Amino acid sequence: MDWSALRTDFPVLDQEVHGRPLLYLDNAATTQKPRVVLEALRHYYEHDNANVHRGIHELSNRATAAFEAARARAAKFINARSADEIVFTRGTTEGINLVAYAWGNKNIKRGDTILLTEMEHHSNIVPWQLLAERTGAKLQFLPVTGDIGLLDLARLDEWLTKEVKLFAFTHISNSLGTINPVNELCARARKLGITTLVDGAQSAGHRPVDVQEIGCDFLVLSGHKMCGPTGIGLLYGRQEVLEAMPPFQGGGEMILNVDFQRSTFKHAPHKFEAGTPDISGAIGLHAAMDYLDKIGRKQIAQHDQELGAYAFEKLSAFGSSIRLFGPHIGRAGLVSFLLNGVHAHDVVTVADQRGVALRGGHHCNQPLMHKLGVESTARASFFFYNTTDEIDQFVEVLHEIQKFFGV
Ligand code: C6P
Repeated sequence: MDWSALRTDFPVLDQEVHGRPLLYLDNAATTQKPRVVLEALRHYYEHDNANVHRGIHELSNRATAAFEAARARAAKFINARSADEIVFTRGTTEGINLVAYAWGNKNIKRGDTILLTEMEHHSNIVPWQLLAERTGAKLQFLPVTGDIGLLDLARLDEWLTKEVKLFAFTHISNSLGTINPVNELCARARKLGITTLVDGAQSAGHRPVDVQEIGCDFLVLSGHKMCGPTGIGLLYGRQEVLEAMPPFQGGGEMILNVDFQRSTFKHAPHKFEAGTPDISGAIGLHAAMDYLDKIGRKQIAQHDQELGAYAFEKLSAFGSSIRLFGPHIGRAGLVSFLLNGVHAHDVVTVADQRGVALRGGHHCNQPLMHKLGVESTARASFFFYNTTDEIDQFVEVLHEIQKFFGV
């Protein structure tokens, strides 16, 4: 695969920033969009724009058909059994909030435990904290083992107690680059009748994600982290589980009948989609899924891991002047680090002056950062359009930064 040839599909990559060619290494925050996605959005607005499921005119029929085709495509993308298992959301965060309200309010009671892990993004912590406050449930966290950043699976049985009603965990850590064994985690929870939610924000665009193979009850993802537009995401829910859940938000489109005092609701997934949805977002996401599958997600996963391993090796050569976070082997395509004597924000600011886009901060992982004893890290995160040459340039910039700060 000629990965660098694919770069021409991404107009935004072809530019200079502060007089240097852009080196975009902030893909865990959001990925860039290929021309086919931009064209799909443009085509929709230029030819078919109308509201969905409402009109009986030609444009509305076309918009509805395209919106529902995107749902069917999404089902295929993650190997759901049916398009009815796919709810369109604004992204991972909204998907988790939807489950915490609609499923959580009904199924979680005082004395129950919600089990998370220490490496969760705030999106997979705060909605559960709010649910725990509403219900009197308890939150517990499966530990992460030091800087190596693996889940302490040897102790999982101790944590999967009979009080645990939900186990929610990330597929790939956005700070550590850990790839969690989601199939095993779901299987062990399922044996005990525990409902599972997988946060697929960092995995869905980077590797094959098959909800039947994973065996989860829920999986959430964000379109913008997999070549799609911002503002669109997916919630997968097993059909029986979705069907048994009450609605999340109320409004137009999710109802069967409304009286002044009460209403009846459509079946899933429509009962979870109140109001006008992000129609163009779904259409853009459809194009993104086609694009990723044309390249091949197995190949993307392999390249991603090669880039992660290459960067980790190059950064390891900094020896005692760097602290690296996350697994030494089998990591995803991202690396978090701290250069001794330089604040993460300073690394990112000076890198930006040299055209390199990194992220610095707590990465919405504050509890994990506290556990690691740091406030923030700098992070380089890759996608398939990145190359080892770019990683070499990034490493060169880190040497310049060390010189700049005299460390
Ligand atoms: N992580 C990052 O730079 P939204 O914002 O809803 O699209 O995704 C939230 C989210 C949930 N889970 C994980 C594992 C994530 O990485 C993210 C987003 C970005 O790491 C922005 S903080």
